[in-house]
Amino acid sequence: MKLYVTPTSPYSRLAMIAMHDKGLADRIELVWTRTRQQGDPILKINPSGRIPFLMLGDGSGMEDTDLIVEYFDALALPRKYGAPDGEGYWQFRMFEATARSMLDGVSVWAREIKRPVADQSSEVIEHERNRAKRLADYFENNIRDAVFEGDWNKPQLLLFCALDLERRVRDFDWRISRPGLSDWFRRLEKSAVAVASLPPIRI
Ligand SMILES: N[C@@H](CCC(=O)N[C@@H](CS)C(=O)NCC(=O)O)C(=O)O
Repeated sequence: MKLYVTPTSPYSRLAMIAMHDKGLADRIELVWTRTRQQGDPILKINPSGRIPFLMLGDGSGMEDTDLIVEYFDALALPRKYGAPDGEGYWQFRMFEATARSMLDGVSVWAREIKRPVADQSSEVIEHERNRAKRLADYFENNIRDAVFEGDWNKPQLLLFCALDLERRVRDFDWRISRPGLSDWFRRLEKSAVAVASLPPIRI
């Protein structure tokens, strides 16, 4: 199997964390690529041009981080990324959805500031900055929930990769006045799985 990733993509980082977390690193070859360029190599493999993309041994493959994470989960049993049954189900899914919303929003922000300065939209940047600020406050207030304790799960993967975008978006200074979130991030950041998933090229 081959996992197509870029060093800057938070979705790639998420797939790589899951790959290491599930002990699959020796079964998957990482292919570092670049998207949105002329003759984009990923287009030969994935018509949408998006990464991460997981190419299976039979030549077929899948995009979408959520699907790839679920596939990894099924490959190395027991599964661990599903929502818990019973009482905690909806709370878990709500955190998962909100963390994905944050990741998607900060990704838009990161993409916008990568464009030439003259082409950047201050409206888009401001909109995403405000969304990110509100969501960081929301998670600061909820980070002591049991969902964010213990081992990696989907809400944690998503939230970690959203916050990790601070490496690309310098103005995304979510640590200020958010001690709970800062401690939580620091704990995961130091974990063997997070360290192993850091892209080789510093952003
Ligand atoms: N919802 C997708 C988002 C993936 C995504 O947006 N990837 C970006 C890189 S961060 C990409 O491939 N961009 C290339 C393009 O838009 O052509 C997922 O969860 O995998």
